[in-house]
Amino acid sequence: MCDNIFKLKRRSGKKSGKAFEGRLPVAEVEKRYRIAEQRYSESGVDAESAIKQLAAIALSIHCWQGDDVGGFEKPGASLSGGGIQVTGNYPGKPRNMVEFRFDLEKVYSIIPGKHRLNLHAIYGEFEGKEVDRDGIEPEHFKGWAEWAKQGQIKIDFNATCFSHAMADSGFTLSSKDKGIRSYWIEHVKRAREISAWLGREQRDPCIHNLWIPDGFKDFPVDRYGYREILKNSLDEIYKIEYLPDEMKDSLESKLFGIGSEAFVVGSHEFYLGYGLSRGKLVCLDLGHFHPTEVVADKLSSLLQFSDELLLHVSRPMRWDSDHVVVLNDDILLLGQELIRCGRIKDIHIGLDFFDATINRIGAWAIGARSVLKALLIALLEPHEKLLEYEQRGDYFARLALLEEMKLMPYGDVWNYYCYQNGCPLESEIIGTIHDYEEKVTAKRD
Ligand code: RNT
Ligand code: ZN
Repeated sequence: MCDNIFKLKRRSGKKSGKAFEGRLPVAEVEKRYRIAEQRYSESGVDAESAIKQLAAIALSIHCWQGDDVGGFEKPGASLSGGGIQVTGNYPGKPRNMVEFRFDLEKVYSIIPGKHRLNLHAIYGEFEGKEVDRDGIEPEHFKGWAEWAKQGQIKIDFNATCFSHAMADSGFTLSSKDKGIRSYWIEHVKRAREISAWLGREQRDPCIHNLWIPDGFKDFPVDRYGYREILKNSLDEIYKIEYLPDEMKDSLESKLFGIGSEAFVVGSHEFYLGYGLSRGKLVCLDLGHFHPTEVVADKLSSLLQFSDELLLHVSRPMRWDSDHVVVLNDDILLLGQELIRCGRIKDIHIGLDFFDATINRIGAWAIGARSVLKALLIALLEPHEKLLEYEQRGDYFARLALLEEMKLMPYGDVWNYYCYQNGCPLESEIIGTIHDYEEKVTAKRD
């Protein structure tokens, strides 16, 4: 296995032996970029600076697209329970940690830039031992810490409060059963301890995100009671304080899930209140709001009152379906708001999608690259000029310039950025994924 992900990235970029269909000669990539750069400069945009800014943005790549949210507690697992669902059974799913990391390294080699890894507690290395969730320890994540150090990757972490018999009642931290509640409180405490340990190891704060599935299929009569229990469980968990340079906590709300249509204990209002009153980060998942609600619009509100926030970039289709992120209007708007608000350093960008009906590595790469493309397009916006029109009250000119920018050659800037990073160009993605499938994943049973 490769010892440094960025070496792998450079190798794959310079891979001269295999020219995938659609590969452009380097001179052509550069030529097209120079023309694009010139066109942007005519609109007052510095493409070189946009590229530099993009390179400084780290996504937190979610590990769970790699194996259908299965983890390594038991062989062949995949997500169950909690109102989230993985559909599909595409061949080539990694069978063990070695294969899983191999796929992950491939994914990093396709995504330009330096990115983080978002781990779930079920991805520990338990070495065949039955380690229950209330028994996880930093030692189970030593392998990850070493892997990350070699690849110069920082890790984020999540407690896993689903896919477990103790979550079968549909309740975890807000359960009225003290035994169930204490079990999950212990799990989350341990997940935070592991996060703090990772943060110290990597000398960079590890974001620990908490999402729980708790809720009812049909109308409850004691909404208040469940929310009060959740508040108390959280207060108990967060009694243990860690330094902000070790770890930071975030809490993820949801509107509804399959099996929790009528009531979700951890709603947006609940965690907004909890986060703001307790100094915790709020996590906004793009699939966790009403279908017509614009999540991008929430950033500038939340950031007035919170120093930082976490995003789970996803693509809901009719429900919280966690489709692979593509460059659609929602993502373009999110990219624009991330850049326009001027607080990108305070926003942690996590990914959250999983699709097992298509090539998993392809899904991973497309989703991550789509988020980066949206950010690049936003960085290539003539911000000052647009602001000037807006402040002058010339809303027609604002509209016209935004329309004009939609026809700009951002694809040539993106391809140049990919080339600079030793990553496949847009037209090489299919060949890259097919090649890996043929050589690696198709050989798995
Ligand atoms: C579920 C939440 C949660 C999970 C991951 C696996 O609806 O979005 O973030 O997707 O923790
Ligand atoms: Zn999420």
